[in-house]
Amino acid sequence: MTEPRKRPRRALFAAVAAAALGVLGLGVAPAAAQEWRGWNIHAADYPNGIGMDAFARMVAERTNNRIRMRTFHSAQLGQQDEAIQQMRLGTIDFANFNLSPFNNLAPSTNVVTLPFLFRNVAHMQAAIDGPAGEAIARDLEGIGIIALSWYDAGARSLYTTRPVRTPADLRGMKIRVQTSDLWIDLMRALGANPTPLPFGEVFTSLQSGVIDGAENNWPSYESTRHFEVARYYSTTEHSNVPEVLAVSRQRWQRLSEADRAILRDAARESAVIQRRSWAERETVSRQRVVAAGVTVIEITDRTPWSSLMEPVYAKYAADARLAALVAQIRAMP
Ligand code: BDP
Repeated sequence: MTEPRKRPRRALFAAVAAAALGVLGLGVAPAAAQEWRGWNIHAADYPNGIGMDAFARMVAERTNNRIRMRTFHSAQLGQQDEAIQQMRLGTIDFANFNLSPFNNLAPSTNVVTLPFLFRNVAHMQAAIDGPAGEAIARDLEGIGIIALSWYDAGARSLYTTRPVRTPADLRGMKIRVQTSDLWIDLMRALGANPTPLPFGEVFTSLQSGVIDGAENNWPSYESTRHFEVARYYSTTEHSNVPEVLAVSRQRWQRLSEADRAILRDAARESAVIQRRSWAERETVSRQRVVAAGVTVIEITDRTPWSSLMEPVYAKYAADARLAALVAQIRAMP
């Protein structure tokens, strides 16, 4: 008769002890842990995936696992434009995006996409970590996306199935661009025939001859194996558009100030990791494609290319606010 009475008492003791440990924060995860879903277009070992995974690790550690983030790499949650929509709706919680797909939605992103605007990587970083980043973060917040930090994406150059040395060589060639009006106008101004396509369709489109080329940085050209089907890379370095690490506003609004600070710090630290990894990967990717027999066409004089860009500036940097931002960026030391 003593047994049945003992059990409830033991259970009560265990419950009280567990509650006490919980209050003291001794390793008992609170029931209300959040599971966040993250979108990444690239493979897990790409610098951006490395940055995002580091972000998730830091947030988990610093929130004692209250916020657990899982990144779905390699566009498992859909192509870019769908992912942006999902993030605005709050069904994707965090992501890394290139800024060009926002060109038609957030006007200031056009500024950092503009051709031949930045003198080098340091100039781009100073702009995006400064005035350009502030303007873009405001515009993105307006469409439901909270920018936390900025990732590098190097310089974008043309790659094609036939050699391209001058804009005249490009005339009439079908070149894939991201879904952005600025990119369509830019490619038209160079004399090409712009073809907007999702990133994931570029390989097969090159292979089947639907397009004659595309444009991207060394790591994307290499990691997607586009170099196997477009064997000529011309170093036009026409745009240095950076990328954002962002959180859905829906999630953000439900976070405490303390958690927001944790996320902001972790995002900034993750950008340091991504940028370091980016610099290494650019060199490695270039070496890999050269070893695989790609012909690199060095464009040393970019004037014939940049001189065609006036109509793009006239259209996308005409508005007073954006023109002032362009002037501010140009004046940066
Ligand atoms: C890569 C960007 C990625 C873009 C892709 C593209 O990192 O976000 O989706 O270019 O051209 O460099 O679509």
